[in-house]
Amino acid sequence: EDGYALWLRYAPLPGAARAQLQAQARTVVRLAPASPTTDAAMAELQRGLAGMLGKAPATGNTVADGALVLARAADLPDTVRSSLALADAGTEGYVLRRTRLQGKNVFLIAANSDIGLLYGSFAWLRAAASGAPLESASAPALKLRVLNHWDNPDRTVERGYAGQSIWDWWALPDIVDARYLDYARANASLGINGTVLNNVNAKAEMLSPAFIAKAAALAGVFRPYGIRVYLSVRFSTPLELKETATADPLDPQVRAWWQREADEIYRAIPDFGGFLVKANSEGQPGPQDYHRTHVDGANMLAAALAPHNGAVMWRAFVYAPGGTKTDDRAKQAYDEFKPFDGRFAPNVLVQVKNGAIDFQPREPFHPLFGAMPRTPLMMEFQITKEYLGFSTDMAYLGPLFQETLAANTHHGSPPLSVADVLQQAPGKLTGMAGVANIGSDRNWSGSHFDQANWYAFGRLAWNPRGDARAIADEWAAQTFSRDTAVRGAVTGMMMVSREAVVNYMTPLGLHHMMGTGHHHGPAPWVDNLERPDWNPVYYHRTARDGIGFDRTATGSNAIAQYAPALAAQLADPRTTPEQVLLWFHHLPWDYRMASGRTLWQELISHYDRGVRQARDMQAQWAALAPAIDARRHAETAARLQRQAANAQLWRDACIAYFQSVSGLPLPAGVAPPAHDLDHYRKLRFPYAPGNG
Ligand code: BDP
Repeated sequence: EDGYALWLRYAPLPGAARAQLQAQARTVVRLAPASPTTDAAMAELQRGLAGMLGKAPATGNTVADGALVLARAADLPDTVRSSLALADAGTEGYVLRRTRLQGKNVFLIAANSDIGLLYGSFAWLRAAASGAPLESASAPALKLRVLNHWDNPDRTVERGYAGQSIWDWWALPDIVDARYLDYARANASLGINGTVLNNVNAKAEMLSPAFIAKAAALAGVFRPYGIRVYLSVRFSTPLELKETATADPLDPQVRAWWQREADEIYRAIPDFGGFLVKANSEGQPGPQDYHRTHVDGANMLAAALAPHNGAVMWRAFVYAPGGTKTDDRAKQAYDEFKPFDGRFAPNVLVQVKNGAIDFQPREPFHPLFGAMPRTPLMMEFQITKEYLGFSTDMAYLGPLFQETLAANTHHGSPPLSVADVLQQAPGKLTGMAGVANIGSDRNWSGSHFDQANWYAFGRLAWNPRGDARAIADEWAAQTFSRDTAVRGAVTGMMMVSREAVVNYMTPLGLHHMMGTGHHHGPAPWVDNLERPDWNPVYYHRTARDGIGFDRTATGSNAIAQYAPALAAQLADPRTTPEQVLLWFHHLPWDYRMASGRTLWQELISHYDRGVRQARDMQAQWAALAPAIDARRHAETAARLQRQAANAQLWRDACIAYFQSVSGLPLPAGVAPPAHDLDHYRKLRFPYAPGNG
């Protein structure tokens, strides 16, 4: 067990479960016509059953008692078809049902399309492997369920902590790594149906014929699995390739260039998904360089892609100097994008990060959700843990994703959750993106537990109302053990892990306190970077009188970007959830918290709790040694040990810093930091991974 198999291990089932499953799949029968996609479904069922039962059942096309049958609506007699409510399955969903067919008792995997059959096959195998009921029906709530790889053509990965890029760009298109197929299987098992191959900080060369050929080779591997390929594009590509004299989106030559480019891409990749664009953000070129707007830029690309049914995913992550100047970086995306509501072409989605700053351990949901009812908004989560301890610290992100998706925007009546906003986007397109944590490491994600974040993203992109705990349990059962006690213990650790990270890094709504550049480790003292809003001190505002960023009317008034009912709640610290208190308020150190403790005491108790939680996870994992295979157990134990040390470092450095500013004594019984502040300020982390 080295983790390569991911959650698709198909481990042998214990005796009773094996006999039960055997009875549901004596043979595997395909009534649907052969196609690359139904071939993939048949192969996966064979593989899964061989693993779980010890022997692959025979395949064929004769229906017999105990057969597991793959059939599209069109392959079924009316009576069976009408009993299945297949209309609800749509073009990608499935129905898994025991039924009688041709006078025999069978288990039916039914769908309206080949890809529905593949998704249904994976769902059936997941249920079998995790011990869930085999009968179910499901259809995805969102259309585009997409991974964003921040992979560079030189195989480095921006914010990647799992080795190099899995795309061996140099070897492609002639040499096609077998791993690409396993990547496709893993994604299809979750319903992920798109992949943006390259970094949002894109290189112009990505659109050269050589790279399009490489992308086409990958698209060929992914196609049977329902996965479309997308590319991140650099807005100034035609100018940089010296094919136009400008990149102005209203210039006819520029428009014609993009049109030709799109036509060329579609000749090589007929089902190409479209473009992802980071423009006028962090130094990337964009339409504002020509005094044009995000709408001008996005709609130009949309016009080039529209004849081919391609989409533009235009990112709202902006805080460029050229953009609207505000006193609070958290306000900038809203200020720039909200005025454009309803003006983007129908094949444009605006891709919005979950929070208004930048993938912090905890952020309130982004105020754009619900504020642009005439524009399709797409969620962008970060699966790779840039700000949550890389791939060394365990932090299961299911609760983070769920917290954002379930948040009440207070827009609409009845009020919409963020998930509702995604799902009810106007027009045809809806979607969710996750910044991938996949690399060339044998276990794909750098650590075994980081696989769960890829998994949770995929499951929630399919169903944004999914439950993080149930997803963790299902993952743990497939990845480690079906045993109730073992999966329960694993799930328990996972469900605490993200909150532990919040506690030891940035509790109570603090944010952006990490080291410069590499973003590893604590550095709340940093105050000398080029832009004020790159400095941690800009965000936590620690002072003699208190701590926190005043985003109420007396401060930046960022709360006014939320719906009035929510803004009213956030205006008062008493009605602001404590977990985001210091995101919205600057409060005195002696402010009384709900617990009765002062803010100073409460803050410190969170750091202490984080350290305890990290140590507890270590102990819980140690106790699981007899139940987990040796290699994965040891690899995880080493990481948990390092996490406990990292938690201690964050706790000690932050407390030393806060104390140096507040001048307050430590509450009774609290251990002083191991070193003085100077020690922490001098720590350096050269060659920390992920800087790209
Ligand atoms: C930040 C990352 C940076 C990305 C940027 C983005 O540090 O590497 O380029 O997000 O999302 O969090 O564009």
